[in-house]
Amino acid sequence: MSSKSHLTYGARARTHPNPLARRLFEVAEAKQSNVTVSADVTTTQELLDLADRLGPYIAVIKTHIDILSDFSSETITGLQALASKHNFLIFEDRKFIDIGNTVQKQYHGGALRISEWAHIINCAVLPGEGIVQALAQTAQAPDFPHGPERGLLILAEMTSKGSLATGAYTAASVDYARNYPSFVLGFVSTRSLGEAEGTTVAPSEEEDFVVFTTGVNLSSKGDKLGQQYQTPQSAIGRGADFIIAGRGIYAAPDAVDAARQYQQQGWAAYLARVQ
Ligand code: 5BU
Repeated sequence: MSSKSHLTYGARARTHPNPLARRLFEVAEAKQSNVTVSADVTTTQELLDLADRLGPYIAVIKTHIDILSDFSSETITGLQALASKHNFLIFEDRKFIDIGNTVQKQYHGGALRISEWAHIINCAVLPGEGIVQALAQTAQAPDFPHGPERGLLILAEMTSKGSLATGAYTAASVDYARNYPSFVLGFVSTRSLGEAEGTTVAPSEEEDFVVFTTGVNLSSKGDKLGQQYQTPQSAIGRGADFIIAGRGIYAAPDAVDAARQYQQQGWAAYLARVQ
């Protein structure tokens, strides 16, 4: 468990060195929600409709913007308006994984203009530390206006069966995160990672990685394509600060009711952890 995960979101919001992490914790505290909904729908209308209906119960919306069949600037303006209306952050689960020169072009500009609208992005560190450096350089360029509102999660582990993101790979993810504290918020991982074995960079006193855990589902153990689920209680008990649920919410008979349930269970598990 990370050294800060026994603290309340409010306490972490007050002391975190990274402005976007502070904002994340403030949103969680204000809305009493640590739920990220993975809105894996395929049209703009479905995405905006979900964002508006679930907005009151979530802290973050996670998108796969490239699965929309009708992406346009209206997708973005709609999503941004709902993010303001309901006070949630936007996480584009693009999983960048290429040389620095290419990821900079995929992140900034291009067809999807991700840097303009996504508060949070993520990357895999298969290419090495340069991918983190390249994304940080773009997000923190002097002429980029959104710098303080942009952050990266390193994909340190995955929930799919047989994932190779383990051991030395996970330890390297922690090392790279420590080298870019003003840009890297933390990890997408199945547990808290501050003490991952094999890390070589020493933690700072202020270190407070934010942990997002995917593969959260209240009623299923997995799918037919290797996804493996855990419950909100289990994820938060292992160190998740934000639980990510997709089909468990948006494919439920009543998505709003499901979002409320994940919110309540996620919050109760968090309160149990900090008490
Ligand atoms: P589900 O419907 O709750 O299974 O959706 C999970 C979402 O989280 C989906 O968007 C995946 O792309 C994403 N995901 C994941 O499931 N496992 C991982 O290790 C990572 C992302 Br990283």
